[in-house]
Parts: sequence; structure tokens; C-alpha cells
Amino acid sequence: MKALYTTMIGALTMMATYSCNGSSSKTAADSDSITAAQALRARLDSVSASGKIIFGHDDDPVYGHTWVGDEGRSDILEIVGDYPGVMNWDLGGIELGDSVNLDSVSFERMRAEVIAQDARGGINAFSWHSVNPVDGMNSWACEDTTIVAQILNNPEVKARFDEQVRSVARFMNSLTDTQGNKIGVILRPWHEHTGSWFWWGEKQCTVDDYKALWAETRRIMDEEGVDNVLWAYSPDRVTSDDQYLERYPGDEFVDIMGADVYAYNAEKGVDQYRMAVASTLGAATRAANDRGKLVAFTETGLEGVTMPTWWTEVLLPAVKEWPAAYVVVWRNAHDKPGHFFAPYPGHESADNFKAFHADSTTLFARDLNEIR
Ligand code: BMA
Repeated sequence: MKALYTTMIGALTMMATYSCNGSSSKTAADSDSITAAQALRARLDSVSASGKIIFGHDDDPVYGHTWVGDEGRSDILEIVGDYPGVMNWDLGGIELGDSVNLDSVSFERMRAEVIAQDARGGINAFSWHSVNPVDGMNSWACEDTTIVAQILNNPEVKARFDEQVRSVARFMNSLTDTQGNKIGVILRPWHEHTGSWFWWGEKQCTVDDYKALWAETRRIMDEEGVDNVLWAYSPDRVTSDDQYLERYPGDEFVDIMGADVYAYNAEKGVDQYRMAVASTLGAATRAANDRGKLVAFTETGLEGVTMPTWWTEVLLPAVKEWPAAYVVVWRNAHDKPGHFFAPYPGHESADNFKAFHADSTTLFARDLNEIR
């Protein structure tokens, strides 16, 4: 029943998008009848239906492999002449009231770039490497296996968690375009929970507590009136559909079935990567099809892109085999020389990335501007 309802809403919002596209320049998000989240859902549905995939990059316009803080730059733009279609941003640090995130990106600049990305037709997604509300240690401090249980059962911790989530809600609610319309975005909390490297990981909380963490997050966000968010669920690599769905919080909380799968090693790891993509993105696809949800390859990449043909020989075939609405590669750090997942001008995979961009399957910001 739920799946049918969701599909109908998707179809209705798609009709609204198309009717708005006809004679006026109004976008679906301008319509009073649907939320910015529903309008974004309709756009992503039409991308999925076309069999194409949007390319995305984390922190794309705020720093690159050799620069930081410049305006109007992007390693991707400097190679292919266009911005990625999806930009991922990380909210880690917003829960502390900090003005910059955990990677020193200012939230003011982030908001400005979200607005700019939306204006050029692109899409924005968010992850959240939050500190824990027990002792304020970062996401990766996972020795304490009681954090989630304390959020749910200890009133003082719960109150601190509540305020952390509200700080995210305020940021989401502040994302408006120049006409004052809310911008539809994707939020992907409590990600990679099938691993055990974050305080919300598999060994750090029970199945029920993980699901309750999601429910509590949604309850608070709904209470704050956040209606411009599509919610993505994104396990790290899994080996079965059961494992993919073991901690799934429920159809009422999730819009996008995601998958985070990294390649570990260019020489020996390609086959293993293909298998991990097949099992994890495959599980996401089957789960999404059963429920009328979207599919996204929410994080991937080969650190240092150590294989010059990685784009057309590994990533492109993978996304053609497992179609998703978008694929995001992680950041090009400016202060950690080997920590990059997209090419930059002069990198040995840059030409191959041009071929990936030129392939008719991949969509970048300009392509998206044409289909809104
Ligand atoms: C990780 C690394 C870290 C970074 C974090 C949040 O995967 O890139 O350096 O701080 O993501 O962006």
C-alpha cells in the first residue's frame, strides 16, 4: 500500500513538473501544490527512467587537489568545462554551532554554493559526520558502544541529540533560492552503518536502536517543518539483500536506497570492487524496485585514482550494469596529497574522465539544467 502511494505521489509530482515546464519558466518547486522534496523526487525519477546517471563530487567547488577557497573553481570544471550534477556536502560540525565543518568548509560558503548549484540546475546532497552527544568525540570514535542506546534512553543525552538534529533542521530550512523558494536536497544520515567505524555502526548499536535513531531523527526534523529533504539510506558494502535491509528503518523514513562502495586497489581490487558493487547496489536496486524508491550510488571511488582508465573501464560499466539516479565520488582534499577521488588538471586519468563525461549515459550540471 505504502509503495503504491509513494509511486502515485511520484507520478503526480512528475506531471506537475512537466506541466510547469511547458509554457512558463516556473519550476515544479514554485508550485504551491508540491514540496521542494517532491519536485526533486520527480526530477530524479525522470533521470532514472531515462537510464542515465548524474555524476557527483564531494565539496567540489570549495577546494581541489591544489587549491582551497577560490571562487568559481572546481577540479571537474577545469577538466570538462562543466560542474558535477550532484554536489555532496558534509554537515559535520554544525551540531557544535561551529562556523566551519570538519573539513574547514564554512557553512555560509556551503549555503552559497548550494544556492549556486541549484541555480545552475544541479542537485545537492548532504552527509553528516556528527560528533556524539555523550562526550563530543567525533564520528570515528567508536569504542563506546552505548552512544545510540544513551541517545534513546538517557534524557540528558537525548536532549543534546535533539539540539544537534535541530541544528541540521535549521540549516536545511535555510536553503532557499533567490525567489525565496526552498531548495530540495538529499540528506543521508547515519551512513555506512553496516561497517563498524562510526558510533552508529553495526557493532556499536543494536538493530532496533539503529532503526529508532532514524525514527527519532525524522521525528525532530518533521517537528521543525523540514519538507525539502529526500532521505537516503546508505549501507556500506554488503554481501546479501538481507544484510542490506537488516537495519532498514522503514518505508516511511526513506526515499532513496543508496550504497557506499569504494574500490581499494587498482591492480588487485577491480574484480572485488565489481562484485561488491553487484551485491550492494544490486541489493539497493531490488529493495528500491520492491518499494517504489529511488536508487543512488551514494559514495564510491578509488583513492588517488591510481588506474588511468578507471572512469570508462570500471565506474562506467558498473553504473551501466546497475543504473542509479546518481553516483558521487568523494573529495579532492587540498591538504592530504593522496586523498582524492576525482581527477584534477594534469592527473593521469583526466583524459579518461573526459571520455566518461562525453558518454551519453552521464549527466553533469548543464545536462540537468536542460531537463528541469
Ligand atoms: C572522510 C575523509 C576525511 C573527512 C571526512 C568528512 O572520508 O575524507 O578526511 O574529514 O570524510 O568529509
